[in-house]
Amino acid sequence: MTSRLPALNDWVDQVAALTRPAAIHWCDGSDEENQALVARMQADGTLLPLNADTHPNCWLHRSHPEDVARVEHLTFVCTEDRDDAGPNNHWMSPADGHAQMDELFEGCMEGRTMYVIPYCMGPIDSPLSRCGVEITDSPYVVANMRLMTRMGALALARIEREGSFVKGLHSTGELDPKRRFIMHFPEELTIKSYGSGYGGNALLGKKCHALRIASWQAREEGWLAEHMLIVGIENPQGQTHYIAAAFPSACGKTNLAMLIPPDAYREAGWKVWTVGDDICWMRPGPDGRLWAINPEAGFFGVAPGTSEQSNPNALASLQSNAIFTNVAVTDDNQPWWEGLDKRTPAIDWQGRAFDPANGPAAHPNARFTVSARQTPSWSEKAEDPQGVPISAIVFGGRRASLVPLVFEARDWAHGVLIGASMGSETTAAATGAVGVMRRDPMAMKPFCGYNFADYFGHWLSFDGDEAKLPKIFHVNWFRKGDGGDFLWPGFGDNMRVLEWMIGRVKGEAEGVDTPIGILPTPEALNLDGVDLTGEAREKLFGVDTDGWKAEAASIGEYLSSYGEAMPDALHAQQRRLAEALG
Ligand code: TSX
Ligand code: MN
Repeated sequence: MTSRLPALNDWVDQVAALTRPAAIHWCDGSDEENQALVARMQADGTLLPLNADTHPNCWLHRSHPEDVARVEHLTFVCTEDRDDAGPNNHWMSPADGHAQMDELFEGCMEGRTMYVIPYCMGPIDSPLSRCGVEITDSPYVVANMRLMTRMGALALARIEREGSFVKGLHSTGELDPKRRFIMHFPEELTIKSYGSGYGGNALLGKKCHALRIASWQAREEGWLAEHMLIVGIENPQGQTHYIAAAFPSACGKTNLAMLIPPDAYREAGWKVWTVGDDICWMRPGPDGRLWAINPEAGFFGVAPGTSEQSNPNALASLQSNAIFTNVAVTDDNQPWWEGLDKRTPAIDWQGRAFDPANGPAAHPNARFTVSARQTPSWSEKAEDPQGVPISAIVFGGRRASLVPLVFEARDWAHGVLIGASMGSETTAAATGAVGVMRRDPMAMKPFCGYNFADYFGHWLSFDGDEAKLPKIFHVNWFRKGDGGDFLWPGFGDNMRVLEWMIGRVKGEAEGVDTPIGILPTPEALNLDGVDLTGEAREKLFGVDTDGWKAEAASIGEYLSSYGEAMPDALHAQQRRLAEALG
């Protein structure tokens, strides 16, 4: 098979000449194709069957033990002008990047099959969607791309119609960390990834395309490609408000996207609908509102910590047709991870008999891949070509001290400052020191394909007379008391905070002006059934002026670290904050 698009055929021919595969397979996305691939992976041990009675059509993949996570230090943005990549990216010139990568790709597919995967990010008929083609020598990548994107014949037809697509070239290579690079060429809409089979490095539709390349395209075309979940909140009157939210890792983004409201809310008729758990593309519509799609079709979620308590919807979606990567298994061959339940696993993520002396049974970054449609809270609107209108944008982080439960930005530019200055404390799940505050603007630090200073400028540019922009909020589910305990119950009870936000959007909920933004009084939030101590009320709903003065100064230094390119309007917002604090 070939394509009717000469530009695609030519590129596939060039790649084949460079990598010299034994065979070329164009993926059509059919069930028959998937069954043949799964059989092939089962035969060579890439996929191991899990318990077919408890988990029909579920599979276990064990990656190379040194290939278990994204590799930021090996991830590059290659632009002609170094300033376009910015201090937030590793940079290389496109000429050097191509030379380095093409040397690695030379002959790397000898004896292997090269798969050509046409895919569409977003509903197949949506004007907000964008297509790509990933060439890979990994059948595991094909199986995951089939769950995570709209992959196959329909995507190819759209690519042939439109004539343009993002080119992604991937090879698992030798899995040698010294010969591993993920390079982006946004000016050529091209990605080259070598030496890793792991999700974010190998499933090129996700972080590489839908965030790094798309953020660049979005800036050129006047839209936003963001690291945000999208969740719909339906009230008892049947109205649904959509909220987009950005959190750094280990803040429970997937859990929020699949939240189950407290009993009293459910009994009153509130419902929560999942549109997306990781990426949000949004664009101003003719009505001035921001309309959003989830470019993905599945969830590639962190397994450890997912349980009947933290996320029953995720667990329900993982009973069938899922791929598990680097989880442990029980003695009856069910997938298992830390935090799931009280059972003891039999085999750890590396295939060894479980021994606590070897560390956790599941790798802390163990993953599940599953079609989004299997989630009980899945929203039909995720297939709507128009997308969904966004009422509120939420930024958040893990902050044990200082930052209250929720506050609202006074206006768009203030909200952009809040997003630009957000940060989170590191957890044991990441490498390095635990409990250190790291700034991660809009949770895009590893994913923005261009200079953060230009990115903030792009965000600011959406404000205007015709715009009906969402309100912007900041939340912190992780505030601790002096005794070290969490002060807010979190999880389903976060619904109370979302209800206040929607009340603010509708002009119905009370808020008080403070130097950092608009806070709810404890009375403005529905706290029926939540027992908060005096300390909790003070810390969750109060502003520590001295602490915030120090924070404002630190934000000022952070903005200045980007130099001249940082928009004046953001400096002005920081000065306004500092002055309001006195
Ligand atoms: O996902 C979380 N959310 C968002 C849920 C919709 N987590 C887990 C984070 C790790 C990925 C949370 N952890 C949340 C939260 O809102 N809050 C906390 C902190 C916390 C942990 C435990 C309790 C309370 C708060 N309570 C008990 O264990 C009883
Ligand atoms: Mn993510």
